Amino acid sequence: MKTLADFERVYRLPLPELIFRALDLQRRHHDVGDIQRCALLSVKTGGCPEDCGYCAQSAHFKTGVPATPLMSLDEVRDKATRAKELGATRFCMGTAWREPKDGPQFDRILDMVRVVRELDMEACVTLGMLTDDQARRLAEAGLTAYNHNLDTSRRHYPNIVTTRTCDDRIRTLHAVQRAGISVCCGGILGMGETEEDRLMLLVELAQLEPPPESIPINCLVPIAGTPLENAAPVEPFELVRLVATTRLGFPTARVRLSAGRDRMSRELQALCFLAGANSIFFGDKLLTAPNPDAGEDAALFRALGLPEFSPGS
Ligand code: SAM
Ligand code: DTB
Ligand code: SF4
Repeated sequence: MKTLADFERVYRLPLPELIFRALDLQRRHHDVGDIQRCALLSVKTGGCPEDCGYCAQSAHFKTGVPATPLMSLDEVRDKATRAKELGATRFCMGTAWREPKDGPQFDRILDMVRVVRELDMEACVTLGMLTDDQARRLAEAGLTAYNHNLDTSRRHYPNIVTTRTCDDRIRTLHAVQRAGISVCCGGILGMGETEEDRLMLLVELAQLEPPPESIPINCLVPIAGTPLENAAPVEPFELVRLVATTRLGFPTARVRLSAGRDRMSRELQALCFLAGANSIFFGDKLLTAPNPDAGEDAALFRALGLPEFSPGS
């Protein structure tokens, strides 16, 4: 599936047929019980120069999220160790940067990646735009994947962010790929876009060579003080359709049911798993916003008969 017409055709199938096809394809490429748990940590929060209209951490909006300095390596080690104990297999670290500056801060990020790898977890970071040299150094440190979302369609992008363009984002994705790092790239639903915009985002992702290894599908967490604070919640069946269409377009990818799960019923989350989602963000906090806690997710996995994990053991 490459073109908008390809994605539209699938997206508009009767829902049971769409879900059946997505799950059938998923079973050919994945163990359907294998839902990856990724923990998130904001290692440098707030004060970001970019004006992303959804973000709690942009310095352009009064959101009440204070800017903090870059976390220490010891703190990251503690949090990653705890996340592993709780059952996470991937640890993702984010910074409220437009781009990393070379020097001691970037060197510390490289050390953070090494610490996570030493704990035998997959390591992912999201640091904003990268140069080829920075991508190469992250690869050398053992980085598994780089998260850099395209967020929405090319045409809707300027309504959401004005301090960079969709092509700036794609340039970084290419630098990441040249360095041999897997790409984690997806978007956010519920920012005033149409269903067609969502499919156009998938078309953009399908043009990446190779396609993303993981695709986070976030539902907007509305943040007071941002231009999107009053955005309407995503229609649940539209989310399920998009998850299934993403699965069908990207058979081998991890499709990650990302931000916004704390406002989803257990049944909706289960439907997303049936439609091809095979990863979640895990732990009681995303970067700044709440997420279901590890105990709730353990209970959900148990209720669904998915391989159990015991948070806290
Ligand atoms: N500053 C870096 C960047 O923008 O690439 C990394 C951190 S940024 C917070 C990572 C991603 O989180 C964004 O690309 C966006 O997709 C997602 N995100 C941020 N705020 C969100 C919100 N309120 N709701 C849903 N997703 C959000
Ligand atoms: C992604 O796609 N979603 C995560 C991760 N990549 C970095 C971030 C979600 C952030 C939700 C809002 C917040 O916590 O501030
Ligand atoms: Fe900054 Fe990233 Fe938030 Fe945009 S999404 S304001 S770049 S932290």
